[in-house]
Amino acid sequence: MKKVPTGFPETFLWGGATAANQIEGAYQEGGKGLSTSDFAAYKDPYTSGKVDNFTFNVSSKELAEYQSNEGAYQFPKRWGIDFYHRYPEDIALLAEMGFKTFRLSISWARIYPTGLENQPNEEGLAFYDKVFDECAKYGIEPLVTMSHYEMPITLTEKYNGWLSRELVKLFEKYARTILTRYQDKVKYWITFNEMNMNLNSLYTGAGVLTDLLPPGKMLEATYQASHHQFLASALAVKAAKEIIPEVKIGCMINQIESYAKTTKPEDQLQSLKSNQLNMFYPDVQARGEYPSYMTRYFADNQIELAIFPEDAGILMAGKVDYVAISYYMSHVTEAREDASKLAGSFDSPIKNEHLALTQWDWPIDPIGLRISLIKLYDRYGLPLFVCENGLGAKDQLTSDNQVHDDYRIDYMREHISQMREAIKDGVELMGYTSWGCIDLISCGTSQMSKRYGFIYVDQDDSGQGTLTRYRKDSFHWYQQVIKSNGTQL
Ligand code: BGP
Repeated sequence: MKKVPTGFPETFLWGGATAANQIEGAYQEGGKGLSTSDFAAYKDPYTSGKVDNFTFNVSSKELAEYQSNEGAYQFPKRWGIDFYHRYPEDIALLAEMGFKTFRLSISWARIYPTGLENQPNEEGLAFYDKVFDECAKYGIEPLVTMSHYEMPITLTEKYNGWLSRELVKLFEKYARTILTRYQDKVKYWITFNEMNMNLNSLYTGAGVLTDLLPPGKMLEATYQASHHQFLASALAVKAAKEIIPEVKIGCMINQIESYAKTTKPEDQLQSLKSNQLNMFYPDVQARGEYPSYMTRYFADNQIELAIFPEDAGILMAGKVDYVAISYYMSHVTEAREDASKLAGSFDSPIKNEHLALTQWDWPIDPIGLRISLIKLYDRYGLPLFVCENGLGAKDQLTSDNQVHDDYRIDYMREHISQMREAIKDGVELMGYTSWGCIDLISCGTSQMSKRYGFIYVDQDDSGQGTLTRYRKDSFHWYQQVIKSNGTQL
């Protein structure tokens, strides 16, 4: 029988996570092209405070507006926390907490401004070189997401994003460029951030103008775009193994465990099916083929995908080394008439009376994290990585520049305890990078005031502030957690 650790292994990768478009700023510097996330920024009227959720979904109207008035088109300056210029200070703070790893993403549009160039943009490549060198100074291993909810906007204009198979080879070119360039600096990679969020109306990095889709074709488009991302991910995995022999490259989903509302078998079946639809994503990426349960789902929903004969081989040759998850909440589902049309555990969440909610009504469920880890490990037998988790809250900076975020400490203590239990249950867990380790722009709400960090960044929802960084109480707490390797929570 395999020996199971009694706590966090010595090699455990403690750290924090970010994404390029939520921290970098400097959207027009260093030869960067415009990306889909810049359009999200454009759409966000900071001053009115009114933002639609799922801002990353560019519409054809907005795009046309931009195309007809390109020269004069003004994007808001603020999008991020100026990491592009302040990365030495920020990484020094992460190092002070004792970070072993730092998850960040590379902006595709910094490397290939339109996605179409034959030669990469040297200035963009050099920027990440500097960031990785800064990490290396402190012995911090970068964990790099190749695609975190953004891509060059040109690929939306020209191809309607991931709906087009053309993107597969363009992404492979980008992946090979960054893998080759950073082969001596980056060992840990993730291909796509939360690919299963495509199910939540294609809003993520898919760059699809959904308003152009024929009526009733949304679900089919979602799975077609996902198919192309699967191919791109598999080709990136294959390239990574060729270029970096010791690489660890994973897939990632937003893990939302779906509990059945009652013990009624119909509810139980619905919860099983909802969970399957989320697991579809790691199923393909970890097992290298489409699971059989999707055949009926596609038939029930009149989904016909363009899958080429060579695709099976590509998927099988591109299986990941580990499965990463973001974990924020669980959901509850019940049997419904239209059950076969549902897209996964994101549909119609029902209130779970046993769980408290965050200020943004996300149910707080640390045990759900343990359940998720156990189920995922049972399913794949692969190492797991919790690469996002955390509490979005409205923090207050006191007059003496303190942030007393004991609620965040409580949240994290409980989640980390449950990870430790999962490890004792036999789960192989590689690391934990809490989300937004330094305050950043929230992706779902575009707000600065939805803060996750150990480090407070002085900027408000309208982009005003000095951008000065302050250590919160949780900074000192997490420092202790890492120092004690998770024994002192
Ligand atoms: C995940 C994304 C992150 C992030 C986080 C928190 O889905 O990968 O980019 O922002 O959720 O979400 P929000 O910013 O909406 O609170």
